[in-house]
Amino acid sequence: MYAETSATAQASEFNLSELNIMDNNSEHVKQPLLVLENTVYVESRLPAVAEPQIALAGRSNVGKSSLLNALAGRKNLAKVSATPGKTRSVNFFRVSPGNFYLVDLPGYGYARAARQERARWARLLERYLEEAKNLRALALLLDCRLDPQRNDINLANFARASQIALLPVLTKADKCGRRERTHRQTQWRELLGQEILLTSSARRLGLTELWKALVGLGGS
Ligand SMILES: Nc1nc2c(ncn2[C@@H]2O[C@H](COP(=O)(O)OP(=O)(O)OP(=O)(O)O)[C@@H](O)[C@H]2O)c(=O)[nH]1
Ligand SMILES: [Mg+2]
Repeated sequence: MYAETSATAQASEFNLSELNIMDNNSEHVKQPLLVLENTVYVESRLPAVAEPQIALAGRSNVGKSSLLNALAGRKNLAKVSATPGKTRSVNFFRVSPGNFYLVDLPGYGYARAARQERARWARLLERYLEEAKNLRALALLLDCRLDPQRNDINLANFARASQIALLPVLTKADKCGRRERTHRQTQWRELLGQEILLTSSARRLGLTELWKALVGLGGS
């Protein structure tokens, strides 16, 4: 009974638009609001969105949906699962202020999904990437525990060839020691020729820097 009362009190005090996030730099940044506006399962239903968009792409299980939740300061805004292949749709989250969209995409490279399912996700992902008007940037999420993978590099090359800004983001930094983090950042920096952000959704690391980069790329 006591627990229930205090949870209710906490919920009523919880006002997202007034939340400040504080990360490892101890720097306060006004928490933008994220609202899920559209979920699309088949490529023929992809909307023509006029506003700028930034897509979160990466291997299945790399932590795309978790990072979205961490950015929003919410636990269950985007669906997360320990089993790869959780996000099967393209999900449009409106960011305000800023008036742009963050788009959560299905992951790739999940070998154990049925071939037909994988083909369907790949079609959806490809069609989205090819046709999204106003795709300002591709946030390419990379697991800090893994060596560079062929399909990540392919996607980076696709973004470059399509003149879409690339925002490489290492995830799950809490799972890596300091040496591994530095090694991985150097490895990717040399491959892509640009700086790599380091984040952890679990520990809320690097979120201020990431928000700044996202707002810089997507905001008007
Ligand atoms: N330790 C740790 N675990 C994380 C972090 N981010 C995500 N995870 C875990 O990794 C698993 C996959 O996370 P998701 O966010 O669902 O990954 P996803 O990239 O959206 O996966 P798909 O939707 O399958 O493409 C979950 O068990 C998360 O709890 C992190 O920063 N640290
Ligand atoms: Mg997901």
